[in-house]
Amino acid sequence: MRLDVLSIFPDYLAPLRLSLIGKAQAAGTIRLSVHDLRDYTHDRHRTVDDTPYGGGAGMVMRPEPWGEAFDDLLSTADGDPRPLVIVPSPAGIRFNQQLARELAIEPWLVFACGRYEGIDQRVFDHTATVARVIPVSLGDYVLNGGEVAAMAMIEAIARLIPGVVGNPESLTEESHEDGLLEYPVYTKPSTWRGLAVPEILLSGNHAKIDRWRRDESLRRTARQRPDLLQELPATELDKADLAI
Ligand code: 6GU
Repeated sequence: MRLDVLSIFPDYLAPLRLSLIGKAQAAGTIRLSVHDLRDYTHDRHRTVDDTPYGGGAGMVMRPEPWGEAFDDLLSTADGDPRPLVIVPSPAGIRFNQQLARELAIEPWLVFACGRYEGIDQRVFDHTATVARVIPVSLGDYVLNGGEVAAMAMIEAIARLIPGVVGNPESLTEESHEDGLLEYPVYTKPSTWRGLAVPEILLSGNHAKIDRWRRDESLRRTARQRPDLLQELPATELDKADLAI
């Protein structure tokens, strides 16, 4: 997968060099480039923002550097399919595991990280004529800019690409993969500070362990995220689930 990030703070994305995502870049599974939006300015102060038309607080990102940056990126497409442009924004559609799975099969993602009060709307209107553009939000809270959100999304997406996470089974055993939260996990020692690991996990009875884990997932989801249980299609529940 090709990944490009546009930002006025390219250093914010530096942690993506670490750990599994860093290894995936070294292995060529993902090709990540971070671009400095200020490289597309032409004035001495490398200005990227200005006051909003209509008045109001804060500053808006000017369209020209974004336009040139997109022109430059798209000119490198040579035969590649068009990219999907993701604009991190609290005003976007909600990011979740389902969207991460859909994005993980795209050949080329571009993350356009805005700052201040946002990017001049015409950038998106224009870019939408040459690429698909979707605003995406991590949740109902406000970050200072799109960088941290882009990083979170890139990690969630990249780990779903085959070969990025060593043991593919660890992907299916996680929270949200089956629409439920993950069951609690334990390791050695079997007793720690007077607290014992649940007996059943030491029993070696895998059918019973699977049932116990499923029940714990259901209980945890009901307690912590009742909204997820509401969304779960009835076909995702088995007879024993309905008993708890
Ligand atoms: Cl994706 N971007 C910004 N700037 N703030 C956010 C967000 C994204 N998601 C939640 N808050």
